[in-house]
Amino acid sequence: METPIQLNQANLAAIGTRIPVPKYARSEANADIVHIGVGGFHRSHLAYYLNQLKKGAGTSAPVPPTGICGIGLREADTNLYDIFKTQDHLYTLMVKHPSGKIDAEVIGSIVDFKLGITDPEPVIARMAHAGTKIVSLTITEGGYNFNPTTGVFNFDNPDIQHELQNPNDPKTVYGFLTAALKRRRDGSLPAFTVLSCDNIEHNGDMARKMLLAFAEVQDPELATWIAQEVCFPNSMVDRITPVTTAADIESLAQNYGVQDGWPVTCEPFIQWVVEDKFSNGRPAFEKVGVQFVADVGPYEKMKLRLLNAGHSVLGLLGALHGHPTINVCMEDETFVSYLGAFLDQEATPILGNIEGIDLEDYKNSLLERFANPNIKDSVSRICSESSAKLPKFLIPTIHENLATGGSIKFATLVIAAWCYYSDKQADQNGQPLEIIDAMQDELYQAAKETTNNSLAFLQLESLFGGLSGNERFASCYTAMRQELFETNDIKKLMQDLL
Ligand code: CS2
Repeated sequence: METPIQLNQANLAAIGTRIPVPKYARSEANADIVHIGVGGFHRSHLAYYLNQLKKGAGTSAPVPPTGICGIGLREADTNLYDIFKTQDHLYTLMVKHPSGKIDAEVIGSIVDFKLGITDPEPVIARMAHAGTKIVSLTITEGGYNFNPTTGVFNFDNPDIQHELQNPNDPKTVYGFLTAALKRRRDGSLPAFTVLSCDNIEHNGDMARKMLLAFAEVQDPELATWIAQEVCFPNSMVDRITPVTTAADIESLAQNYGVQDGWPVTCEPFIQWVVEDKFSNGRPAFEKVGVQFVADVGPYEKMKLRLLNAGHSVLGLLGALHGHPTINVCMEDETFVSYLGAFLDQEATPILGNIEGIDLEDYKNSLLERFANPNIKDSVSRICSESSAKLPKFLIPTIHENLATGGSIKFATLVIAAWCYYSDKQADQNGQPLEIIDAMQDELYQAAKETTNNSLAFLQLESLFGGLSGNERFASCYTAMRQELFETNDIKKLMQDLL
């Protein structure tokens, strides 16, 4: 392969001789979607769909101008900002097939990127701009700022307090949304749609509830306007997108001749099911495979309780055992059987029938997707922010099975494993584990305390609700926790349950 070419707009024609590149016009002026939280997932999902649409896939008619302005609200986004600046917001998507084949393509749908950290004004202005139709979000499960047990907005967050006092100096998504929506209302512009793309059941309803809770305290009149004018479609999003590694960057340069500071890798599978309620229009995403439905609820529940929970089952148990990635877990028969037992005996019974979906097919496809040997999705990504994920992916399944008398043992062991993981911060062979969790200290303290009080971990009420008071759950969990801490052998406990 010749010398790698630096990715940027001027080099697109040259790069186009190596991998597909966008041939459509790219202009900041056309950014009608403002997206907060430009992680790997946004770039493998919404930005990919928009790129497909702009390429004219699925349509013979000319595609109206459309584009994304990315927004970073966290210090960590500075890195992407710098890279995007040198690359004219272009990046490469590397789709990794189970066969080993990689389809690499340059994506051009992101046309601008702004940081709201030190100077919020350009971000508010962009959101308030007449051309903006949608503000979409991937701010992670934790970013919605509510107590997972009570579902109540967390006003104790210092950033929220700051922006309530200083509406012109927003910090979180809530402060930015209200500042921009206020300007639109005052300028007689139509509201934009707030489109949540996070893994939360009823993600649009949650975004609405939280934004209104915030706005009611900040500016009750504005809250009334938002309640009337802003649409918050629920949506189910899906595409496994591992963390980009140095090896990915290297392989893109070596094998495809493209120098890209931050390519994104993902699986071939992609799905987006959205409710068709938009305040101010939307791109014709249905032309590129997005499903628009009246009620996305059953799809969301299916995905969160099977795929995301399945990931957490493999991730936490795998981390303890010392498996580095999800596909390595899937090479281990015990893990495959255990995952199957959890999905069939605990997650499926509470889903009921989902019209138009064959759950057996769905589960089989999950097993194949998890086993994709090229994805190498690290268990550390899956276990990161478990305190925001498990209350949405796994704990509701336990609650529902307790209510119906269903099986709970497979999910309960995952909670016991989480306690071990939080306490030891190492696998069962003593190898340190990288813990990334906003509640890391609380989890550590509570897990440590279980030597004196076996229920201490469960007493983190905001995560577990009343689980510690449920006799059936508490006794199952206590026995598992004790055996796990005594034997240091997660696989033995898994095998005993099968
Ligand atoms: C994963 C998700 O973060 C997690 O724990 O389960 O990121 C998952 O890979 C995506 O939701 C797939 O669509």
